[in-house]
Amino acid sequence: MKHIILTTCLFAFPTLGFCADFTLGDMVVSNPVARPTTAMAMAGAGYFTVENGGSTPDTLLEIIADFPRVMMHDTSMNDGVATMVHTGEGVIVPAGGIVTFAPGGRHVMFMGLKGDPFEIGEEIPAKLIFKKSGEMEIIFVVQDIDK
Ligand SMILES: [Cu+2]
Repeated sequence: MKHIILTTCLFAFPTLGFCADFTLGDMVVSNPVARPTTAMAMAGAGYFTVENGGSTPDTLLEIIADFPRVMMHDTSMNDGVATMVHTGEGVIVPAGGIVTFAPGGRHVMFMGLKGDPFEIGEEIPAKLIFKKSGEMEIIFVVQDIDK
């Protein structure tokens, strides 16, 4: 499975040659990135991939970072309009499965930036809380991910 993650990273970030992995037990988080924000933005978005190499499912319950509020959102389309929905009970990572947080889909919202925008190169420490595996410390790197 490892080479699939690497291939995904290289595909998504061909010019950077950079792909951070974080591991906790059976869980592997790849490529946590956040999108730069405008100066007045109140919220920023983050993305990553999590793979469960184990034989039992786990649930990503919440994400903690140094902001007034951090939420996991899904994007759903209603009559051609994208709306964000809070993933209430957490996100299940199936045994042997991969869950992707990516632009246009599931994402992390860092809320309450209050005039301190995300700038390219900035690092945002965060903790992923898994039901079974526990706490995993990761770092989101702010990158111009639209390229
Ligand atoms: Cu959102």
